[in-house]
Amino acid sequence: MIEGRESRRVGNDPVRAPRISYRMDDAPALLAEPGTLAVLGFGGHAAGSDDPRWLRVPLEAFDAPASCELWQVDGPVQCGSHGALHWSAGGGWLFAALELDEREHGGPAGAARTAYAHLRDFIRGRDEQQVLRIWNYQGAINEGAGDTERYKLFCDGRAEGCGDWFAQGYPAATAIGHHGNPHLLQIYMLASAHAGTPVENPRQVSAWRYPRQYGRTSPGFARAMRLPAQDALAISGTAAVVGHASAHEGDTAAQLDEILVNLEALLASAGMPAGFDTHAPLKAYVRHGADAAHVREKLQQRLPGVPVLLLHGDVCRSELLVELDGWRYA
Ligand code: 3EB
Repeated sequence: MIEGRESRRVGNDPVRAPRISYRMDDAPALLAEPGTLAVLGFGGHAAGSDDPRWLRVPLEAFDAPASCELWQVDGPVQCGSHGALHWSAGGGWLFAALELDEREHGGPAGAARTAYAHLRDFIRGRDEQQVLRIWNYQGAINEGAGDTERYKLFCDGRAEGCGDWFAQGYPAATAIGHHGNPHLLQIYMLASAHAGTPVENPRQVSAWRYPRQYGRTSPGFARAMRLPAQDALAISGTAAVVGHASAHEGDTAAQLDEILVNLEALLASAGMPAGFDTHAPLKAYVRHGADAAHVREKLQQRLPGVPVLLLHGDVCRSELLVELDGWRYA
């Protein structure tokens, strides 16, 4: 048993970061490329596939036709399913995705608890034990008031399902509201056989230290994660949060400017080169469809040549209108 596990190890040196890119090719073609760990499609019109490496993200893209997102690693990839969880692994990397219907798990908190407990159990049996980056997409994320807002219930359940999983440090993450089936909770993650280095933003209070006004359970995530070989930075959902407060209420353009300042501070804090380039894919989540063209224009102007996927999504604080996440390669 122990021998079998050892033989699956990929050596002691941290492995090269997965290559993340947006591609116009269709899903079957991308799945057939060597080293494909995952292919993500966006919105209700995205093609289907039974391949465990394929995931339809329930966020509509503002561009039609939308690109797919491709994750590629070095070496052969294996994949499979484990109940509602599907996964792929190769080159020292693991992709795992889980979708639950909240109605089957007692609502938003119960679904988050079940999902995180299931993911934790699954990862426990793998060589790739270091969770570096997580995406959470929840329906109707801002519905409900005060501590019963659905995002806050999600935070409660996530913390319960994780237990002490991330006691050594939180992964980078995104939590965004989708406009698909309102009961669908989708979570996917990137894990590695090697540890990453969490990075915080000096302009922002660490999320796990947010004061009580933002909910009973502070969200557990790092602002970014340097991947094990130090060759890439996974950037968490970054909104116009300064200190712990939301800035520029009601002003999408000003929020976007603040986000760009936050991102520059984060890159500096991570020791990454300033700015973004044509190899650094980003996502912009925009709450109001009417803002999409303006956000696209402003990003083209401020980040020329940077691949940005513009998605219709709700930031987890109702006053926040836009959020960015993505990658920066060293
Ligand atoms: C913020 O800065 C914005 O709950 O996992 C960003 C990234 C946000 C991740 C999460 C929430 C999460 O607080 C919200």
